[in-house]
Amino acid sequence: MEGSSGSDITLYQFGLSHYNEKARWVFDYKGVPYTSKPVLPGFHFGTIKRLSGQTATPVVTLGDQVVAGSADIVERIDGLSADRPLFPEDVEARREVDAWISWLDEEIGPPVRLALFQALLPKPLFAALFFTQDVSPWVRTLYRAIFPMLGIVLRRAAGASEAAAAEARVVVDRGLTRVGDAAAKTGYLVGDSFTAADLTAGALFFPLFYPETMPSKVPDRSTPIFEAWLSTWRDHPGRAYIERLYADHRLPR
Ligand SMILES: N[C@@H](CCC(=O)N[C@@H](CS)C(=O)NCC(=O)O)C(=O)O
Repeated sequence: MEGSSGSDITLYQFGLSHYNEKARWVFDYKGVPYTSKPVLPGFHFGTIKRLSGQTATPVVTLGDQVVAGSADIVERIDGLSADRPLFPEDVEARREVDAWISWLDEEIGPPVRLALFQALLPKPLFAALFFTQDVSPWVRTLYRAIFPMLGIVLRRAAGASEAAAAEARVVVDRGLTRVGDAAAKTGYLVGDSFTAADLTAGALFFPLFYPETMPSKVPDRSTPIFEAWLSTWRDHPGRAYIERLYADHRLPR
């Protein structure tokens, strides 16, 4: 992802991560310019810790303020302008949106990542390419060289193993059915318009599909290991909801 200079808002992010996609989506949706600072998994600790006191991305700086955590970033960036609000004013609807976001962040994000890591990280060359879509070729080459070791560390950090990934796929499958069913009537999770709940669902489930309409650079979908992962989810009934969110609401930068 390219950085746009001249903004005093900076997003520190991992390229293809789903929590980071949430942050990119809110900026793009609200039309808020930002400077993108891609950091690489495994090399991010110092920078992110110095900024925010913890190590997870995304982290946003707005002037001298620091916002860590995708949910807080979505709320903060949404609050910068009244245009295209992502949170309903109605108190009950707002509660529903918040409940969806908490569930998706806590129950869906981690198993999606675990299952994806278990599927892709065993092939170091592809995995290195996968994580370095938005960095310079020489950084990619360096990353590729060290990836066999780093891949093991990342998989361990995500708790990945065949047994854990099988369990994670079941949780993800059920979760996707749940959002697909909930959105079946109006096309949205809460009420009849796009909210932060849908944005969160779209972003956290995107790694199952890598929708064609997503604005990020995506590795070649026909690479066998990637195609095998995508084919796991291709016929899931919940797919239509996620693809439609991307087609209708994921504006390019
Ligand atoms: N609850 C956090 C989770 C973010 C998260 O898990 N980020 C991952 C990337 S998908 C990360 O940066 N992991 C590296 C680390 O924690 O050091 C959020 O919503 O932002």
